[in-house]
Amino acid sequence: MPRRAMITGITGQDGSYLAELLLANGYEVIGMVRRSSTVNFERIAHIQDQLTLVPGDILDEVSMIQVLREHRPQEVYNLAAQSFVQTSWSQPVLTGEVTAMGVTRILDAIRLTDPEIRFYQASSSEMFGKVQETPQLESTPFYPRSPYGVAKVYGHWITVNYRESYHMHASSGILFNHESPRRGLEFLPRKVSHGVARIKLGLDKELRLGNLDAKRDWGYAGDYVRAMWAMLQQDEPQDYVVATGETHSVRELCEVAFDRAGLEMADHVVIDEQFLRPAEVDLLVGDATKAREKIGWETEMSFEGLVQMMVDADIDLLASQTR
Ligand code: NAP
Ligand code: F7E
Repeated sequence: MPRRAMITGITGQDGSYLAELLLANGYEVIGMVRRSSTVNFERIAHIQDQLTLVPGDILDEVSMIQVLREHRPQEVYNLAAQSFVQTSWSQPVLTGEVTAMGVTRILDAIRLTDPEIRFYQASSSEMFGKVQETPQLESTPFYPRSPYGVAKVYGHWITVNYRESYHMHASSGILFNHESPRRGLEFLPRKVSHGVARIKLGLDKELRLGNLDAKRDWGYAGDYVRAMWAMLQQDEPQDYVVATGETHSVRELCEVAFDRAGLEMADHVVIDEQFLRPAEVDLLVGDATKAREKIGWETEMSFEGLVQMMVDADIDLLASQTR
């Protein structure tokens, strides 16, 4: 019998890569999708015929109990979230409902239907926020700097709590920023790769950005979903930091991107205050020693390779759309 996994957030960046990985590993993949007035399956269109997509919402526990009862997965990956940090200040309550309380709802749905299900929670380096030590690892205290970060801290601890209270196989992956050509257009690396491609093709002249000095540990989403899967294959549930161990500023990322397209960053980047945040996370860099040693996880993509791949992909995409 093939193993069965359920993914919440399958229509997102990570959901699409994780679904590909699970299919390649011989899984039957159930994707929970929320109702919307227009279909948004772009990221999974190429594998849609191999997936079972079922309606459900992380805001609605009954819908998840129904899905779990009907499809009986052995593994659940909770990727659903309001995941854009800037939006979490304008929609803090929604962010809390989805990104924090949503985790309790799915954990509880699992507890009620089949507590043997193995559970993955998509925790985030945003929980470290105003960092208390560098680099950040599993034991680093949290100090979130946005409603999103606060919600993720709740999601993280409720996962730990269900593991300890009900002996559930619940693990939390503390993932640092990871990107790809499938990243949403509002996140910095994709905004830059897409903006550079538009300038290259003569569709735009400038790219408006906020804080160029913030530093992040950026990796490739395709590498990071391997860590999610590996965590659920361990005998013991645990929490793991997943990161490259390198940090780069927004400015450096822009330089690599503009350079790839043969453009000068200084000719096009304009600072726009609307993209500054009420509280910033200045520096993130992770130490993934535990993930390397315990689950054998390695990153395969370099920072430059990632940014260049994203720029190339956006130039190809826009060129095909304007042809
Ligand atoms: P993403 O592209 O924003 O995808 C989020 C997913 O959540 C989408 O499929 C979205 O569905 C779904 N969703 C939102 N609200 C929902 C609801 N009420 N019910 C059910 N589904 C809902 O995010 P991502 O980059 O793939 O990240 C995946 C997870 O990892 C998120 O939890 C994120 O917070 C976390 N994370 C991401 C990173 C990163 O660098 N990418 C780092 C650390 C942690 P729609 O398509 O319908 O909107
Ligand atoms: O910002 C700065 C911004 O929006 C990165 C999410 O996946 O990773 C992501 O959160 C940095 C910040 O990602 C612009 O101030 C400058 O310092 O790409 P971002 P994020 O906020 O780090 C974590 C790990 C998650 O868990 C989240 O879900 O870039 N920045 N100028 C800008 N950022 C944006 N978006 N737009 C700008 O114009």
